Amino acid sequence: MKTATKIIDIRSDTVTKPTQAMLEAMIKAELGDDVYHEDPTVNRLEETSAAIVGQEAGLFVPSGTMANQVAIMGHCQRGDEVLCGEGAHSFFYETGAGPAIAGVQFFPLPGGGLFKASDLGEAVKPQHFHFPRTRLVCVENTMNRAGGRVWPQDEVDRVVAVAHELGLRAHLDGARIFNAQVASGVPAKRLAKGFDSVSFCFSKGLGAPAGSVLCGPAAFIHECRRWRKMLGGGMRQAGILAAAGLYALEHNIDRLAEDHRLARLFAEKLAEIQGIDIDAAKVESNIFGFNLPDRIPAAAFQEELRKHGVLVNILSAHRVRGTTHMDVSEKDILEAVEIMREVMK
Ligand code: TLP
Repeated sequence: MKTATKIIDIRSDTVTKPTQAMLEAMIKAELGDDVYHEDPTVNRLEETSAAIVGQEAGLFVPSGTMANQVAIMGHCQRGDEVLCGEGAHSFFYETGAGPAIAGVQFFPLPGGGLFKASDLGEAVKPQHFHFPRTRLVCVENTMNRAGGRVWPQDEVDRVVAVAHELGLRAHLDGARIFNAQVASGVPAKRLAKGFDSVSFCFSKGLGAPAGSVLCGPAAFIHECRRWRKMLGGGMRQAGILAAAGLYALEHNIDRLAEDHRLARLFAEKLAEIQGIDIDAAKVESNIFGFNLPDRIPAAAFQEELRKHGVLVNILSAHRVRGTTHMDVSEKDILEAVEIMREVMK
């Protein structure tokens, strides 16, 4: 059986390595101590990021996880409740940090990650000592576990409006907000409109080695700076990383369209393979999930692919995830499809 000519890693768009040009931008970065708020490159990245999503201020953090958790800590008190979609990253993939560190409980709403504004009212708990105080709603766009789906903007607008009517704050986990922007043609600033805080990542499709940003009103971000310090996220001469973020914003947004084209192509080719269940028309950005028949556990499929040089992630017992990103080409995609075809035999 065929083995890939090089490792084709489609586990995540987090696996990319910085390009030479990005590394050069990092080397040249002007630095200072960011815990004193004195790193000029970090400051520039924070200001640029906040402007992009229409917020007053930004806070550079090491990871998307820390951005979400700092946001939750900034909005909530211990014992508060956070409403989110099923499988939301902040709830599903952050190692229980919400309850363990921020002290909140999550209440996932149905809908495969893209819930309805009309579900919020019912989910908010009555004001009585029996119940947690429902405080925050988190929207994730694009929605990772839903297969990189882009939220319908009118539903996002309704969620934000209803959240505010109910006295809740609204946080946007926009780890892949630029994928949503490129897929929908709606600018990030519009996607983020009305939210009380917005986070996005430089280390996903944008190709930076690390770093995310949390944006919001100046007073809120000032407070969040304390939470970041408490979590160990004060990184001193972090301008080295911020320079990669600035480079990514300037050079790597428009090219996401290519990742989306390849994800769709991948899905179309997979749909032709006997036993793989995927609706290519539903692949909107750079993430795709597909189902395997009962006879093939996802873990066995993953292991067999690994032996032949293709790395994928598992979503559940029979569901697998692939992603496209700047370090995989059309040739890699077509090779990976052929290996999957063989493995399915
Ligand atoms: N997602 C990772 C894994 O943790 C699942 C991936 O490979 O997709 N928000 C969203 C929507 C994310 O998808 C991720 C990362 C994060 C936040 C967290 O970012 P990091 O990994 O920087 O902490």
